[in-house]
Amino acid sequence: MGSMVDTKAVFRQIYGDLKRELLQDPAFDFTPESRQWIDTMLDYNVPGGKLNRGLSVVDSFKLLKAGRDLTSDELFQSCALGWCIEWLQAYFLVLDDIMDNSHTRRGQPCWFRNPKVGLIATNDGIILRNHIPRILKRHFNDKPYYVDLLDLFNEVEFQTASGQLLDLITTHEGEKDLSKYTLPVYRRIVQYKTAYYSFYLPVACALLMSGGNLDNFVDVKNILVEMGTYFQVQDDFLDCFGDPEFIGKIGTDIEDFKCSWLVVKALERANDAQKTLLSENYGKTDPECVAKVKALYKDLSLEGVFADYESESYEKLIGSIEAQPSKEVQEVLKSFLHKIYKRQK
Ligand code: GPP
Ligand code: MG
Ligand code: MG
Ligand code: MG
Repeated sequence: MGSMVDTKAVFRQIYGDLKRELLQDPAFDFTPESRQWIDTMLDYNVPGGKLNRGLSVVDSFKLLKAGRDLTSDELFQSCALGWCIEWLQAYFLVLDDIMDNSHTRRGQPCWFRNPKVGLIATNDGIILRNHIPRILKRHFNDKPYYVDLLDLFNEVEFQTASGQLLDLITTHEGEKDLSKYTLPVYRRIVQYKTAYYSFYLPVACALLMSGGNLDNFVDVKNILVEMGTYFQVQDDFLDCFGDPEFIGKIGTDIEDFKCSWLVVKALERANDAQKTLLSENYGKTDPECVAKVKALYKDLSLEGVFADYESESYEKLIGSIEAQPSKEVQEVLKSFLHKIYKRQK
């Protein structure tokens, strides 16, 4: 059956509905130019990704309903919540690309790289962020879980910005010191900058829609944070070893002196000479330095180390998922895991 395809088609269609509402928002007296700007900015930044996070709200909600059909309102609402997460992601990425000095995203120049955009992108980020409570107010303000939803988005945004802070200050220019790049430091950064908004948030949205109290799902949260950590390790691996054509972005982690999983693993395995090579070449924009770091990663067989990490994480996650008392919750977690296991982009 084409139910996956159908969900995605319905989901995409609802993007158009939400955009139309935002472009008619009575709280702002749009000029034709400002309306056109937002229209273009949304199309450029919101719908062009894999949509995994957004679709996971719908898929999770369906699984929590345990086979009972969704009403058309429930389908619309779960899609609208999914899009709120895609809006959040768009907001983060527009700003992250400025902070990371990136070039491409989703197969096109980063938004701020467009000559007509530049630092207007920072304000676009703020607008993207402000669209979320507007969508929530329009479609959820009569729901018993409305306050919980607002609180959830606020908490997760705070966690993500705090993780981004760690990512940025750990990388500080001028005091390049690789000795601080350890696995616990790494795990802390990625738990906050990626795992909460990418993994916990979609499932938490679905739980709230099904009438759940999030305080009762601490184990589920911990599993999702672990899954999000695994996802960011993949992101770091693909930054160096992925095909830019396929992943839609050109890696900048080596140039940016990032506390990437790869450099943490390289430091764990390097001898003194290799450590010196790393500290002389990591964090430089010179392509020759970048090439030397990549060659060292190959010498240290990091591709194999990653493959082992990937299967170990998978086994561990499946183990914790199967220890969950609820079959429906198990299905939600497994379906999320299977979307990302061995992903190439
Ligand atoms: C991913 O890091 C983390 C984010 C996109 C969160 C950004 C948070 C903000 C508050 C702006 P990354 O830089 O590795 O992602 P990518 O590889 O996609 O650039
Ligand atoms: Mg970043
Ligand atoms: Mg980035
Ligand atoms: Mg990355």
